Amino acid sequence: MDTETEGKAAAVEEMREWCVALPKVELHAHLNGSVRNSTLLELAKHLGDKGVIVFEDVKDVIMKSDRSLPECFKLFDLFHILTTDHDTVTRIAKEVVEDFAAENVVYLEIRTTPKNNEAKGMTKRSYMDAVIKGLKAVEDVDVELFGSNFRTNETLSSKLLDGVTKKKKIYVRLLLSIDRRETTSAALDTVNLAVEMMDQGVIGIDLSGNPVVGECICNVLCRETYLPALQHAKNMGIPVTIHCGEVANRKEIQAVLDFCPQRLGHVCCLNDVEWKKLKSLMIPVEICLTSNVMTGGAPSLELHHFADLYNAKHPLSLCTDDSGLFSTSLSNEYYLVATTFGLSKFELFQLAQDAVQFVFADDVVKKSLKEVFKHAEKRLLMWDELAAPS
Ligand code: 6MZ
Repeated sequence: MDTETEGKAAAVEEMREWCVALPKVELHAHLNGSVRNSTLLELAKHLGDKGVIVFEDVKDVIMKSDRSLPECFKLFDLFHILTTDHDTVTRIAKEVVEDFAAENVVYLEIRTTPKNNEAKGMTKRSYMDAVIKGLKAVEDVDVELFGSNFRTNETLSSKLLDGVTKKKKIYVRLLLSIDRRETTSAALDTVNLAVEMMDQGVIGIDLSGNPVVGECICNVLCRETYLPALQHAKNMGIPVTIHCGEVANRKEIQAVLDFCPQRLGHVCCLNDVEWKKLKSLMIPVEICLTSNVMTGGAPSLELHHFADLYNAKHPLSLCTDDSGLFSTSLSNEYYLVATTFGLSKFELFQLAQDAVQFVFADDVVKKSLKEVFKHAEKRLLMWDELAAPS
């Protein structure tokens, strides 16, 4: 390797390290989309040994890199076969939190679709209890699920700060997802479950699922619509986030903007009028770069709508969507923004810090998170000087 190539490789490495050290807020992460490949393979092997599936076929599907939108939803159907029982749900919830904490995510909203599965004796409630059991089982990291006693001086990257490894802390909150394939009454059940579990870390509702199936949210003529459930959440004071514009469904995008949820996911396929409306409403957007490029919602990283929203100073936050499925991490999403759009470390820090404003957790949590950023600021912004040889 010549000196120039070596220098470039070192700069890439240094930037990647910095993005990992940056405290981050994750607002759009689907539980079953964030499972490690190694865990999926282990679960598939187990079911293969029991003759439930053919392991070799499933292995190829898990390791394949084709992640078009239809492929993603085929994969989710497969993942749901692999993760059906309570113990597995507990295991993946635990591992997902550990993986985000390892990336210095200090606040994580995990969303998941509560599932009924009679064969496994699973109800939506018992599914969620299994998720919470997993969060409580995390040992290497302090998980703050209900309280606000987050002590900032003992958190993230303390190893990088003074060479001593201390236990990290992470706030975890839960959003219950309504799958577009569900009926109105099933969607209402999910909102009622959220109401019931508000004191257990559940703080919001998400509407997601394959954007090319299910009823259009705006189809008022049809009884199978999600508006009653979303409206119920709104009436109960539960914040809502909706997947919007993953495909160009004009009527639906219009209806979602009219509903005016607290946050929106993706917003890929908006036309000029819809962009204008989104910007005037100032609804914070959960930006999922890798996911959008892989699923075709954005033509490329360079042409991703992040740049337009960022330049317009629109509220936004970088997210992973499905870190397992898309082989990404939140640190990597920040790295991609730095390398694709040329944001400086200062701008990346601001971007990460600004996301605190859009969390669904209460003001006490927000205040603690602001402290976390304040504590990390000097070290991260003086990184180059600190790293320079004396
Ligand atoms: C829409 C998505 C999604 O809920 O079983 N999901 N919905 N668009 C996406 N972009 C790629 N990625 C994930 O996690 C998996 C479920 O999350 C939703 C789908 O409904 C998927 O079945 P849970 O934990």
